[in-house]
Amino acid sequence: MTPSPNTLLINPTIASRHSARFPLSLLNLSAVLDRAGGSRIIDGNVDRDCVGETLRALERERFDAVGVSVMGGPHVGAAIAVSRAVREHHPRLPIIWGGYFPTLNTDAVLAAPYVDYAIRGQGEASLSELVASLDGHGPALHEIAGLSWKHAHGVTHNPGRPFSRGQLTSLLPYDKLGDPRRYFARTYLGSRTVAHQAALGCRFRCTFCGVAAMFGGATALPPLARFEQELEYLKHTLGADSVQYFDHNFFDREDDMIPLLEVMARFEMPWWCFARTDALLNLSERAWKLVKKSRLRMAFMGAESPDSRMLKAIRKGTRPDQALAVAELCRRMGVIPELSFMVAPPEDTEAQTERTFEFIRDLKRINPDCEIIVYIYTPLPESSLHQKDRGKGRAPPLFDVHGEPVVFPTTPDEWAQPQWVAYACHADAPWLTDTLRRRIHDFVTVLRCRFPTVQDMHASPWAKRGLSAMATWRYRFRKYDRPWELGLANRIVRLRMPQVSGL
Ligand code: B12
Repeated sequence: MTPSPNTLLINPTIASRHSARFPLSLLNLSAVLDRAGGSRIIDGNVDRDCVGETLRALERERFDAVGVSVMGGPHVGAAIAVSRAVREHHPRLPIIWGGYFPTLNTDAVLAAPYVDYAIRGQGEASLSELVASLDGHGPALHEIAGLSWKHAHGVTHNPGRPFSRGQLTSLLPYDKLGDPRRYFARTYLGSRTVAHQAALGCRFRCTFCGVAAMFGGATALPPLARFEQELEYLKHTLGADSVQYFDHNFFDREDDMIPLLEVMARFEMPWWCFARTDALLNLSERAWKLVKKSRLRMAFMGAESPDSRMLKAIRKGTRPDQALAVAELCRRMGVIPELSFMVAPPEDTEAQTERTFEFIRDLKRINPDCEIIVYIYTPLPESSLHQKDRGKGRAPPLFDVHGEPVVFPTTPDEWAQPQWVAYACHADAPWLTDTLRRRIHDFVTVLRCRFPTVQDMHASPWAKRGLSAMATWRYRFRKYDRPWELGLANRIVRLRMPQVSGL
């Protein structure tokens, strides 16, 4: 007999089959749902016919609700497709959206006819209470913290749920994914790389970051025993050889990190993580020993801008000189710094962009192995900020290239339009002129050919060397404009683009 309540959890297709990593959001939700009912996971990154697979599952088995995990960008269109199909074939089945997109754009999500409930923030407790309620034995809807819901008189946003330090004490239910080894990836870290999230949240409240909007500056480390159990399983039961840590900010306070690093040093699985320049610079010698022993290969850090005023305005809490210093430190320590930038801010757009290009050149001089990610600065709509940060009037109003105010989408279908997908992916903004858009594209082409990423596993070393040689004169003489020959060569070599296929 199907356990009750039974929930179908869906991760709509967002990545290529090769880039699929464990759908950690659904695994975490499933672990909690299965304590009082049942759940099944469909991962569109692996089951490529996500809509067909969902409809077949709904024919085969009885489900009381469908939960869809949605982040902004290309996920939204895929989430709409699967939710529409469910609504059409099973009009009475409740559809629940959760994840970053509904947390940051709750009203837009509930404006859609194919979403009934939106869960904001961490989903485990809210979702299990909601499915129990729908099944007739849980709390009343208005009692479920973190839930936004529709009713005859409109939409109600229940109060938010306080940050939870994690309810999981045991291993994630990896076997719900079929053979979890299907998620092994060949990366620069190893031939069987897996994804894991140890700590939750981030204590910083940068105004542009979805994580700050989701967690409001809270963070929690995992219980040590559970962390060890996960690594033990991933390495010794599954045979994984390296890990991408999806933690929002891996190195938080050193004292707290040391015990985790000690565990990792025993497993010696090469790893990648999100970090901050100030945190790496402040690590003690003891911590660095553990970092090296545990085999940290690459750390992604938001350098964002060479302009201290902009870093202050976005509440980044780091300085440009720290980006330069971390490039040098990482060179000495044998760790690759992957530094991301946000060019073309709404004010002083061109000048800031050119300054960033020069700063990137400085970094490359200090450490040619720095990996550079160039994003367009696309601030979150005011309504997406965490409630603590809303209405403080910090961000100036945004205008498009014609001087008209920028109006953000009000439905998921609008968010799925190409210009808003690009906005969510930090790939384009309404205030960019064609000339500047072209200039950024050309700079990135020259840079990535001159310094091909180590993350590319397809192009041969000779092809990368050839590209680099071709790009050398353009880079040296700053002749970025219209690098048609590199465009052609790129089509043959097809280098991986970490800003698209990475995280
Ligand atoms: C893995 C990942 C991806 C994977 C895809 C993951 C997938 N769904 O298959 C890939 C690499 C494809 C990806 C792509 C992008 N990503 Co991404 N990604 C992540 C990452 C590193 C981990 C997500 C994760 O698994 N977390 C662990 C789980 C446990 O947490 P969770 O997902 O938040 O889930 C919890 C809640 O959100 C909620 N929840 C989630 N789903 C559901 C569903 C239901 C029904 C319910 C009730 C609740 C619920 O409950 C869960 C448990 O508490 C996060 C950063 C992070 N550490 O979270 C960024 C992150 C989510 N990505 C982000 C972004 C912006 C993107 C992009 C759209 C843009 C970009 N440039 O990075 C790209 C798209 C690129 C492209 N051009 O295609 C942002 C989102 C912020 C925002 N403003 O919306 C994040 C936060 C990174 C960041 N700091 O900016 N990403």
